[in-house]
Amino acid sequence: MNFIEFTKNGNIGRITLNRPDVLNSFNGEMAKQMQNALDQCASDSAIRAVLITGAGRAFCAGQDLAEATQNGFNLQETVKNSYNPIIRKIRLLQKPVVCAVNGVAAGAGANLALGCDIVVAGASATFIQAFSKIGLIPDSGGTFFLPRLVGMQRASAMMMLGDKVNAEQALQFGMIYKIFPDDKLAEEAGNLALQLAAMPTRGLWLTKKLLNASANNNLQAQLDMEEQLQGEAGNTADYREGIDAFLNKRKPQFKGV
Ligand code: T3D
Repeated sequence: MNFIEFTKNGNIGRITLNRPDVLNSFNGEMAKQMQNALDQCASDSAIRAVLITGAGRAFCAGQDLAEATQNGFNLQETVKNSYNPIIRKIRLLQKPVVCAVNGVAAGAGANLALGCDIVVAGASATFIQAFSKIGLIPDSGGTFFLPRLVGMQRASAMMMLGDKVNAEQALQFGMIYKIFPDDKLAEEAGNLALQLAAMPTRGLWLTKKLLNASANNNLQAQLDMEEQLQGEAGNTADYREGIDAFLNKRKPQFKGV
């Protein structure tokens, strides 16, 4: 079964969560396929930006709760083997990851979205930290990303109450970058991915690396890291191309190296 639809379109790797009958909730096989798709995005040098979205009316309803009630299902092992590797792979993917939230994003589905680099949503999208309603704790990096995005107070309320947050609120709280009309989301998110793929993607990865580190570094450590990575960025062919294009008033052709 293709629980994850992976397509390569030019420089874009498109990953579609594909269990629409159960709102794209994750079972173990789907998590494996998601990890594989992210690995393909990492290893294929032709892919320069990644787009993640959901099939049907939902983005993702988190863990498949029918699977979670099967005999022998182990929550800790599932978090360790299914969800944590997905979040790590997204944060360490050396390419920008756009998430197009096309409907409800609940539980691990909400936090999968928050782990991506740029999150856009359809006007009818909603975000639910659904874990508390069934006695679980937020996972998939949610306790890391959400307080940093919205502040401790809002994160606590969302995670304890499990209230539904609509797209307008998510935008106002800083959880997402932009909202598009539902029928324009796929096109607009695709355009965003195309725009990123045409940029100096090596530099974008170095930026992502700095943002990853900024969550834990103090200012001095961050300044040191900026110093070092600016040196690295300055050694790329893309930097030379960017400068040459600027000085010669032409459009740059970046290659991601
Ligand atoms: O190892 C571990 O398991 C730990 C990891 C945990 C990570 C987690 O994500 S825990 C949180 C799990 N997710 C949830 O608790 C959300 C459950 N779903 C809902 O609360 C609602 O479905 C939504 C608010 C997301 C959407 O509501 P609505 O009214 O739009 O749709 P619906 O009618 O509830 O769902 C439509 C179908 O999808 C329905 O099936 P049916 O009746 O048509 O045959 C429903 O059962 C199914 N579905 C929705 N979410 C899940 C699901 N089936 C399995 N698992 C789901 N998570």
